[in-house]
Amino acid sequence: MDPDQPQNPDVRHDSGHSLVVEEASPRLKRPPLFQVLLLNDDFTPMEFVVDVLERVFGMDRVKATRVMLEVHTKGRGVCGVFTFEIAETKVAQVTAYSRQHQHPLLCTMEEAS
Ligand code: TYC
Repeated sequence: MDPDQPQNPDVRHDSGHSLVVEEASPRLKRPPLFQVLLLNDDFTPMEFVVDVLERVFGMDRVKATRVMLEVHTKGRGVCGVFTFEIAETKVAQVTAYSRQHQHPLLCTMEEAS
């Protein structure tokens, strides 16, 4: 490798003399994002769902209550949008905490479009 040649942007030799300079392609891509969703059921107490939204998603009581009521009336609702591993961890935390308290609350994730 020629130490005098800049590496970025790409420099290509063209017929020995003239140089063609192209912009380097971006090296970073945005990661895919995932919605974490709560699903409604007939058994989990509303107050427990509000508690989960405060603990796991850092919502204040007003926001947590709004999201809980959205899930209760529409069947499902978005708790937040995260990269894959964060979303996976939130789902696991909600599920573990709910089962510890014998509630059937369902939490899932799906790729944001
Ligand atoms: N439907 C439940 C009730 O009436 C409350 C509830 C809300 C349960 C949201 C789950 O994700 C949920 N007690």
